[in-house]
Formats: sequence, C-alpha cells, structure tokens
Amino acid sequence: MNKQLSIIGVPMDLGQMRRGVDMGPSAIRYAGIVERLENLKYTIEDLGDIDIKRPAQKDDNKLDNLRNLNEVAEGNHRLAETVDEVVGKGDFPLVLGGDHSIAMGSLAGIAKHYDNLGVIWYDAHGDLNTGDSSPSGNIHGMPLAVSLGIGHEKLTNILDYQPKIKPENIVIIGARSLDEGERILIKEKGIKVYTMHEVDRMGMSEVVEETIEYLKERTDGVHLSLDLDGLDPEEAPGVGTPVMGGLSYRESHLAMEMLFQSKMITSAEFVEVNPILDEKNKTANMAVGLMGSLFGESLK
Ligand code: Z70
Ligand code: MN
Ligand code: MN
Ligand code: MN
Repeated sequence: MNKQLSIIGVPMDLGQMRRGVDMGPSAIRYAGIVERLENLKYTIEDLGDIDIKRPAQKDDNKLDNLRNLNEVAEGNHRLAETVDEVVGKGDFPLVLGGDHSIAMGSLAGIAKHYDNLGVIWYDAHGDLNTGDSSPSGNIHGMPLAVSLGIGHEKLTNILDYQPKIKPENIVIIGARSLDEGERILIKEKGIKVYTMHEVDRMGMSEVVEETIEYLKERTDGVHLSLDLDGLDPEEAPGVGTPVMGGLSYRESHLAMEMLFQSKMITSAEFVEVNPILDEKNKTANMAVGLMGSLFGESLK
C-alpha cells in the first residue's frame, strides 16, 4: 500500500436532510484516525476540511428535484481539485465525510488519473438516482449515477469530463434499499451487486474474493466508497438513513482485511458518520476501526 496518505475532511450535509453529518470529519479525527494510521507507519498529511458554503435559504432551494444543487456542486468541485492534486503528487487520498454526495468530487479528482478506475460501493443504498427518479431530491442518493455521467450537468461535469467511471467497473456490496429507478439502471448497465441476500448466502469472504477477482481483471486502480449505513444500525447508529438487516462489524472487518491483502485499493472515503445521531461516537470509532484494517492492522 502507498505509505503517503493525505486526509481530506468534507463537512458536507447539504446532500440530505439531517443536520450533523457535517461534523463527521471532526468525529473521525477525534476517534483517533491520525494516530491509528501513524502506528502503521504511514506518513500522514491532514489537509484539513474543504470549504462548504451554505445556501442562504435552504428550504426553497430544490430546483429540478435536486436540493442545494449549486452548493453541492461547488463544494464537490473544490474537493475534486484537492483530490486531483493529492493523486497527482502520488499520495493516497483518504476522504472523510460528510454525506455521500461527496463521492462525486472524490471520483472526479481520482478517475482522471486512471483508464479504468474500479469502485467498491459499500452501502445499504445504490445511490443511483437522478433528479427524475429520486423519491427525496437528496443528492446523496445520486453520486454513483452522476459518476456514470447520468444526471444534472452541473454534477456530471465536475472537472469538465465525463463519465468518471464505467458501469462494469463497479461492485456494490450490502445493498438492501434500492428504488425503482435504481433497479432499472442496475439491470440496464449490468452493474455487479451483492445485496444482503448474496452476502447471507455466500458469506462475506466469498463476496470479497469474487469482487477482488472481478476488479483485478478490468481495473488499474480501485476506490473504496464506504457508507457507514452499509453496516447494521444496531452497531453503527450514527447515520442519517438507517436500514435494518445490515452488514456486521465482523463482516466489514473481514472485508477490509481482505482488501488490504489484495493490495488493490488506491483511494478511499468513509461517509455518512453523523455524531449527533450517534451513541458516544460509536460509529466514528467503528469507521476508524475499519480504516485500521483497510490499512493493514492485524493480530499477527
Ligand atoms: C434514497 C434516496 C441514501 C444514503 C440514503 C436514499 C439514498 N435511495 N443514500 N443514504 N447514503 O433518497 O435517493
Ligand atoms: Mn489540479
Ligand atoms: Mn450512500
Ligand atoms: Mn447509504
């Protein structure tokens, strides 16, 4: 694994309705991410937080069923430029959210450095909506579609190129809440999805093994986008959109350890930690534990 890490916080909460997720980066830093990774002999540069400008009148700001479109697009543009620089100088970008809309900016900055960037989307949701298909108008339910070049121009064209990724280079793990439009897109584009059904039938070990094999053949880098709501809300309660029946801490740990061993992960983001909805920073601690494993902690 690349031993030079750049940490980028993104205090973004405009992609959804629950306030507090903008404090995710603080909660994760407070849970000790820097020390944890320094112990694994990484050199860490904490670049601080991206500036996210709040809209003057949030409630009226929902043109085309895209809540806070301009502010989300601008914040993601700034994130994309920073991530672009980090990857350009050869560092591993570790992005801390913030709601999942920030994946648009991360992927915009990362994908231009690869011909075939792979993406592992670890999430209860598909985040494959557009303004037309979204039941909520929340942009955090759209970043994967946007990265495929599907959605509003202000989002799909961040850093002036699109699409960022190809559908056959995506693997979704942990899905258990997919809207109608998302299911259609998954079928139409042939996106590989391991829902909770497959995780239960095959076991996480087999799911990750297949994922690694699948991506190894077709990608030249892999971004891990991990939404903490992929985990079960009993274990990770500090998220805005909890969905029952999720992935366990143990399964997720195993997944992170296997991904470390695969040596294929070239960038990562951990999103949707909301300390206001959490119990004693449990979810941020869990995120830090998972990052520990992703970056090589082990008992032997
Ligand atoms: C729903 C929507 C979503 C994250 C919830 C929910 C999307 N599909 N994404 N939490 N991270 O509103 O589009
Ligand atoms: Mn640049
Ligand atoms: Mn998500
Ligand atoms: Mn989610």
